[in-house]
Amino acid sequence: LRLSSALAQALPHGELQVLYQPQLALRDGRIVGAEALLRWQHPQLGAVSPTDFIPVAESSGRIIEIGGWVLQQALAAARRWADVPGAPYVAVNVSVLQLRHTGFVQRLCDLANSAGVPPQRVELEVTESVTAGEAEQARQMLQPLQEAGFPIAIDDFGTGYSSLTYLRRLGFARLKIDQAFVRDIGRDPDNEAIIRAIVQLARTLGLTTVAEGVETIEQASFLAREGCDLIQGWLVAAAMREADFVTLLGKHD
Ligand code: G
Ligand code: G
Ligand code: MN
Ligand code: NA
Repeated sequence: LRLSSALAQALPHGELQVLYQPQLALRDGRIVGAEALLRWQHPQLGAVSPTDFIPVAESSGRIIEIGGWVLQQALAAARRWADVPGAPYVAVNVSVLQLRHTGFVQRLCDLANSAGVPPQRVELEVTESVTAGEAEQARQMLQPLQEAGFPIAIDDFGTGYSSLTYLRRLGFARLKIDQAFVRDIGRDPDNEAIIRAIVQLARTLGLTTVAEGVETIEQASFLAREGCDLIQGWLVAAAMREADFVTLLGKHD
């Protein structure tokens, strides 16, 4: 069974689902938003990880349709969250292929508009691959989205090859510290020095920071001490169905 042909049926067969993983502010312990994470449950293949099927969706071009569906789901969720305390934002992973696709900005604006969600509450997570080429190309991709009001986060920061000057020039709102760094807190002093430097750099450039993959109190304490703004990870909660996220918000208030 080829992944690409199975993936062609995933949307029509209702095999895709969007889960939401909370992000918590270290300052006051409040849940401020959630990252939308795509899941695929195939009848024969079982649960297929996005790290396996997103590259297939990208190489087959199907990412446009699937990514559009994820955005639609996430915007509908964010619309419902407008009525819960704190009105959390939704953060959505977008492929660079989506960003490059003609009419993406307009379609996203139309989607947000018809869902009744202000762009400020829809964060777009892009990976460092966006900054791989010419800075000018990346700027042309991101600027219209920023002008439309969508905050942009740089995902998995520190694992790729972003030049630090890009961070400043591209106007990111947020920087996500990759879980590879978080994992080694308390074990590797060099790694802690790297996190410290990333948080300082982000602050200097006016970006807020989110640490990913936070699993322990020790990791959270270290991150709080270093001035990291938000955490995401199993310590707070794993990715969950939207209804469970809404329940969690109610409990937290
Ligand atoms: O949730 P999990 O750790 O299995 O996700 C693995 C990877 O898949 C993450 O890097 C995440 O950014 C990516 N991913 C999850 N959902 C989406 C999505 O809707 N679109 C894209 N492009 N990537 C996603
Ligand atoms: O967008 P990104 O590729 O960074 O997605 C984060 C990935 O990490 C998701 O696949 C998610 O399921 C996973 N994840 C989320 N929280 C934790 C955690 O606390 N520990 C570990 N090991 N993985 C996590
Ligand atoms: Mn992400
Ligand atoms: Na990430």
